[in-house]
Amino acid sequence: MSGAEEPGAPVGRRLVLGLAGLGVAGVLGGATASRKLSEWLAPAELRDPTGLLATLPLGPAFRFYSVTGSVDEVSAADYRLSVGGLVAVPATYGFDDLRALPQTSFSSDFHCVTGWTVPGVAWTGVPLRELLDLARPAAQATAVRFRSFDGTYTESLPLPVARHERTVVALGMLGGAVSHAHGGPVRMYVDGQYGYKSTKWLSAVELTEDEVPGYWEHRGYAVDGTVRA
Ligand SMILES: Nc1nc2c(c(=O)[nH]1)N[C@H]1C(S)=C(S)[C@@H](COP(=O)(O)O)O[C@H]1N2
Ligand SMILES: [Mo]
Repeated sequence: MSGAEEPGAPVGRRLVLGLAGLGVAGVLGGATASRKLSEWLAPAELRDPTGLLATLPLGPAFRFYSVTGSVDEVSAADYRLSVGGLVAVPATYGFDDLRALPQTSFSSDFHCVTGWTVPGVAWTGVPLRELLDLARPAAQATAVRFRSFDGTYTESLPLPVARHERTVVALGMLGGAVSHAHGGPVRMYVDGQYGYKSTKWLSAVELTEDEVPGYWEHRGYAVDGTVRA
């Protein structure tokens, strides 16, 4: 993963901000200020405070985000997803197990809360509710918690959002496999919610009694990540 690193991010974490399809060093060479367009800035500052970002020829491009410096690549063959917590039937799925479940495909605009959007991103994967139905959540479960094999990132959704037909355990993206940089081989995609709710490098899904604030929510983001027009 290429990227400009933001040193000195809060609580000792570095944000790696990669710019898709660019010679990052060249484009950002003199634009140090644009590196400060980090996820943890207050919302008022997120709108390109320096104006530098708007001058970059990014177009509607993805930025590749990881709150950890690097993430070890996991092959589809070695991939495992555990489903557990407050469920009657905990389970572990390999990539092929997930592929054998009902799939959904759709395209939708991807919104990062920092202000960038990628229109019409194609997704394919297992609706999370298929896995939840198989797991049989306990009556007291009201939320789902997500973990990443980056070892750090967590997120959560209330059960109704988790059961939405466009909340998917994504096995495909942009017409191909989910790349490592985009959180493959398997990541979440939660349509209608800002990107931070969609955990990359998904490793576990856990039913919980209450919604547990995730990585970015401890750093100021709203627990409700609903995209506001
Ligand atoms: N594990 C993990 N998942 C993550 C993140 C991250 O840093 N680590 N960043 C989130 C944010 S803020 C966004 S906008 C999207 C970015 O997805 P992309 O890197 O595929 O563009 O992933 C989300 N999921
Ligand atoms: Mo984001």
